[in-house]
Amino acid sequence: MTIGREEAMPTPDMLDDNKEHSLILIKPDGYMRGLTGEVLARIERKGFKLVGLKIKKASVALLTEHYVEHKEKHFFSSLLEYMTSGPIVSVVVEGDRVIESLRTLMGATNPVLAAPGTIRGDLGRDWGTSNVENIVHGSDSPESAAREIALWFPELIED
Ligand code: IDP
Ligand code: MG
Repeated sequence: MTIGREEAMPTPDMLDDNKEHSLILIKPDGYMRGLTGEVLARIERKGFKLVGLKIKKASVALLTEHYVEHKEKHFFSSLLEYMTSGPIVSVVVEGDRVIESLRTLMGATNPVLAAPGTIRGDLGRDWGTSNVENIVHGSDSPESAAREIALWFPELIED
């Protein structure tokens, strides 16, 4: 698929406030299984633009902030263990209704239940662990996206 000239322009140093953004993470299972290219390709083929991209092992402090809504859940410590088990690819994606579109593209949280055709449905499964290993994270609302992008890509946000 080809994208328009405007979309193919170099990425800006700062995110454009007038455009919608989502924070995507390729989680350690996705990275270690070599699925980074597959996931990014699906996002690009859908028509969205990647405007931020890095690979790093995330700290417990960053992940605790990222998953603050789940801090009291029974699975929180195993979630941290899963998310620190290897590098994470963090990505900022831009485009109209990108947040909702990428949630649809990702599929349901549990890869056993996620529909075929989705990232989690096509590429994920139960590996017999207590974690729900589901390859990707995607922001679930504009508020979450703004909060998460500020955590993972503070350099792209204007003070
Ligand atoms: P989401 O990633 O689809 O938004 P959330 O409910 O926000 O799903 O949960 C965050 C992450 O926590 C999930 O992606 C999954 O990795 C993990 N998780 C969610 N529910 C469970 C559970 O019941 N047991 C273990 N891990 C879970
Ligand atoms: Mg969530």
